[in-house]
Amino acid sequence: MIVRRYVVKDMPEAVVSIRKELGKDAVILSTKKIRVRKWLGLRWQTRIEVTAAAGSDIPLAQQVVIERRNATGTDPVPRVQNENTQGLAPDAMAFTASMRQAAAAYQSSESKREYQNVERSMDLSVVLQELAALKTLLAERREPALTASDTEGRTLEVSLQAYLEEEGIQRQHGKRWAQTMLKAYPHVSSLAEALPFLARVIISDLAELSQPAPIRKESRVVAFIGPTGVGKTTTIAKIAALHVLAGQRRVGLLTTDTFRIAAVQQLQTYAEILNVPLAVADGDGDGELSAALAELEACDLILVDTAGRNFRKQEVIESTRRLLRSVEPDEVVLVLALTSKASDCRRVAELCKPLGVDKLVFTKLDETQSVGVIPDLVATFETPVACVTTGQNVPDDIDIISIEQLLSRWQGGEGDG
Ligand SMILES: Nc1nc2c(ncn2[C@@H]2O[C@H](COP(=O)(O)OP(=O)(O)OP(=O)(O)O)[C@@H](O)[C@H]2O)c(=O)[nH]1
Ligand SMILES: [Mg+2]
Repeated sequence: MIVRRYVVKDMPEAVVSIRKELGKDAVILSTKKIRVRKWLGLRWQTRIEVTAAAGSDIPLAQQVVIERRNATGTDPVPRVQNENTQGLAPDAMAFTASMRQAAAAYQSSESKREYQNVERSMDLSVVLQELAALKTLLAERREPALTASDTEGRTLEVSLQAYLEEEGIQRQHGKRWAQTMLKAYPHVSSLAEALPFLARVIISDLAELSQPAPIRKESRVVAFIGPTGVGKTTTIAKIAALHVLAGQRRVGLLTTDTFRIAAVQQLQTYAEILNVPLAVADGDGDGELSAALAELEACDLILVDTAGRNFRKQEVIESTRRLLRSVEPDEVVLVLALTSKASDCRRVAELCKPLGVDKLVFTKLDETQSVGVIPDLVATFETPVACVTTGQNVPDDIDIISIEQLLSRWQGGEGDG
């Protein structure tokens, strides 16, 4: 086993050196912040000390592996061992060689919009064909597969709708999707059996919108808005990290959250570790915003963080509108937490829609079983999902995932009964 120590400015620098010298299978054993003397010992500078190892004899215990689907659904992603990390922001400790894998997946998905593997898309096209054939057959028979007097069918329809409502899907969609499913698959006789078919119907109904829609290549300024504490700043850090690792865009961060003490500090910690510039501006100050954007002139992707607000207040909508007008984002992303009530998410989305929301991000998938609000909002607002987040670790806990993959949680009828 070869063990090497690296003293670097930031983790991307370490990852590049480790990969070059120790190869792609190297494992990061520890990271810690240290202070080193510069300029003939007169000045101190903060650096990160990274210890990495390579070789087939690395003890398994040091190769902590988490069983987690990465964006491509392939191998588990290795995670850094969190020892000796005093002084480093906890979220930053997860910044490991595994980021390269996530970044590569993100990058390729961004350019090609191929988030599902070929097998999956083949699956989907077979399903769509099947659905179309069934629709034609039903139309030819000119009689509904399920009549109002079919008591058993009606019971299933009612329990399907109840399930969907429980999942966070509003009645208008639940009824339509349940009825379509029952007509297309009349042989289905139980809720558990129905759920995979229901998922197919929803995916077919959402069509293109069921595909993930990460930040477009052409977008330079992307603003993230959303209620308080949903995970805007953390999600920005994750997305920034993926782009830094992909190494194709010069990322800059801009925070307009001057409301909360420590909000700037939070983003600054990530900016330092990622070695990307951070500009700060008062969200209400037109001049300040232009100056901050000018500071990031050299960047070709600027992620704009905003303060969490209560969008039920009209003045909040107005001030957000002013902020967005000054920033002129290419994309506006509304961040919502899956742990919030579905009706509250819907209300926020409704209030923010006039602000020109282009994409949705759903956070805290790790804290809930219910994902129904996702297709519900996508269908209601005809807005796709950029990504979902699955935990507090930056950058690991983010998935660029299709609604088909999300609804696969329904397979086997979780929550049945
Ligand atoms: N479990 C879980 N926690 C998350 C996730 N994303 C963010 N968090 C946590 O949610 C809390 C709030 O995250 P922030 O990123 O500060 O949220 P914010 O929306 O920027 O908050 P404000 O700026 O105060 O409105 C932090 O403790 C995060 O670690 C996630 O996907 N899952
Ligand atoms: Mg924040």
